[in-house]
Amino acid sequence: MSNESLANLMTEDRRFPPPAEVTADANVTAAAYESAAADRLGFWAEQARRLSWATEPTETLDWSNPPFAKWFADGRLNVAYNCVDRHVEAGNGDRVALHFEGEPGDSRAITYAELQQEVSRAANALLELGVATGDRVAIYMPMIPETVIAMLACARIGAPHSVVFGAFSADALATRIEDGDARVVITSDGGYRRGAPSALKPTVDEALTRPGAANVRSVLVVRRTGQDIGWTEGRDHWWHELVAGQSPEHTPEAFDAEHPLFILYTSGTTGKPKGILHTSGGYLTQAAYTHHAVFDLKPGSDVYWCTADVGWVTGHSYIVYGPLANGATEVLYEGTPNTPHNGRWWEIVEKYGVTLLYTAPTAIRTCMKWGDDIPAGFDLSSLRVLGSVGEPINPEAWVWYRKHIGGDRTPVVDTWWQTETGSMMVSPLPGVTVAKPGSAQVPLPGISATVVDDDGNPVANGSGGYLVLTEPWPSMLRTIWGDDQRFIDTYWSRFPGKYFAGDGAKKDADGDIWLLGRVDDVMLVSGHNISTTEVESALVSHPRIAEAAVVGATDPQTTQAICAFVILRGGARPDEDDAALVEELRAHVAKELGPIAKPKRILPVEELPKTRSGKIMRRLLRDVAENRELGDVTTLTDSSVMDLIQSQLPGAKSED
Ligand code: 6R9
Repeated sequence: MSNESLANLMTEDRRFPPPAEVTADANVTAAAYESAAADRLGFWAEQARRLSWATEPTETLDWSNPPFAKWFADGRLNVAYNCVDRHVEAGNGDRVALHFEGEPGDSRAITYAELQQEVSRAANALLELGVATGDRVAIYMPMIPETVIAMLACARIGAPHSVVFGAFSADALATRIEDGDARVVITSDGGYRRGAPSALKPTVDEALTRPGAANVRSVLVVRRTGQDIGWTEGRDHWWHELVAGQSPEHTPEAFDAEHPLFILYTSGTTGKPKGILHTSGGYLTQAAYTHHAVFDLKPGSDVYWCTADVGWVTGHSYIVYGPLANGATEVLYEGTPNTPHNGRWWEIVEKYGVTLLYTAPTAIRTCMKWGDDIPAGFDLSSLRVLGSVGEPINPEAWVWYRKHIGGDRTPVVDTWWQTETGSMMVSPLPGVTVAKPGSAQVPLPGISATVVDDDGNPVANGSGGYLVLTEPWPSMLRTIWGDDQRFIDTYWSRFPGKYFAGDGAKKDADGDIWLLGRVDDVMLVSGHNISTTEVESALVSHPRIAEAAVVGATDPQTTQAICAFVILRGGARPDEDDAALVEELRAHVAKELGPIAKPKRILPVEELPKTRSGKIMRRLLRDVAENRELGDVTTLTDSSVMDLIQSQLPGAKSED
């Protein structure tokens, strides 16, 4: 479908040549693709040399028992040593690792030398609490330095962490504590969000009343907001007492490359959350390599900022492990982009001279909605590379990002990857790949990705199908925690021998990859497969639309009918009977994609239900469109959004 609209997006004037000022090193050149293609395992063995190994690996990949991979299996290393100590030993102890910016405006710079001391203290505190190698530690925290310190402290003593996003409910937290059988929880009294303290500890207290969480024996509590909290003597410990009193020295022990590093539960847009298991050597190798290559990182001079929350995988790989393994200087921001004003992000870019920015399309579209004059009021000239992650970026948002944030100087890298892949997989390289707005384009060096049809055969250029990964990669998930069979069934059974990503994708005439969203979200309309992403992208290309979410609602005539929820630019809401705008939008989609893709219903709303990683919960919108009772809303950023939508839509039931 819509090859015409695809072709429109790819005319020459929409392409941007690589800017001259990006100087690429040997790993960020066209030659890297060739050397990796000629000797994939040799390429990864070379990337593993970015790390400091206590025992150098001699074996790169053991794929004798697929889909259970072992990478660098005879190597031994300490992940925290790689992210912290070695930079101090190399003479960079005075370099800032974290520029923390609190939402209320407090700030704190932490050098690598200070980070080494803090991580060592926290590791000693966990040991005092009886945490042993292999024990799981749950982390339920706001975006503050202690969160990063806690994760690294766990890594340092070989205790896999399970970070649970700090807005999840007590039930969601309890389920994850139980599934991972965590023994210790690290939390804080609260954090600042939207201009006010928001409590966390009461949720932990409630979660720990659930029978499944009975094995938790200690709770370590950071004081961030100073709000009143409940206290269980003997179980609860203040961070500023227990951690601060420890020795700032701790000798890191080397663990096997395949030692578990963390469990992270998938964002939960579909079904029961899965505990994705990542291990040490391969994960850190690919996180470090991709962070270096895709951002063309210069560790001594760049200031990098990833706006993700540590509660999802982007925060793990591109706030904690990748950047710190590379010795980067980065910004860590606690709050929301509009507290206390809509220019807060750009104020931070200006304040720290951010050079590399990594964010999500949903955030970019929100900033577009607030108006071009907001970023124009700040000096953003330090920016050098812009990244995007989390969902397909519609070309309009891509072009806006490059123009209004990057000032038309900066390459935009659209990075496709998943919690399961651990690190970036498909992305342009800045200064190397000629950009196409809206396309993630090409597998990174060392990665084998393609698009296949229903039978698993690669599709020809110009056709669509399913995105698969055809060779193992170092940061791949090793299994689903406690459920090897589900790991096999979910990812390796649909196309035997290949990893099925669950995303639909298309190859254009040049063979570049365009992501089309989760295949569960593809709609079947009168025998045609139509991707929700494409209809959404067409809707937001209309000047009055800021955001759109599209679902297929069951329909007696056409199998599914396209139902669109839209947010108008400038926050305006038309009258309920603003039929003219709805008709104009339907015609617009028909023109962009063809009449078959014309939404049957278009419903203006004020908000859309999203997870904090910016993904729209289409499942819930389908419930609304089909007038069903709502499914699980616990992973939503703000579950009141659904009440708002339902109250706005008394006639949400499809009446045609
Ligand atoms: C990193 C992350 C993974 C799913 C993935 C896909 C979507 C992420 C994307 C993208 C198109 C991109 N996705 N990046 N789709 N272009 N650049 O988001 O991990 O939370 O596990 O989600 O996100 O659908 O399958 P995770």
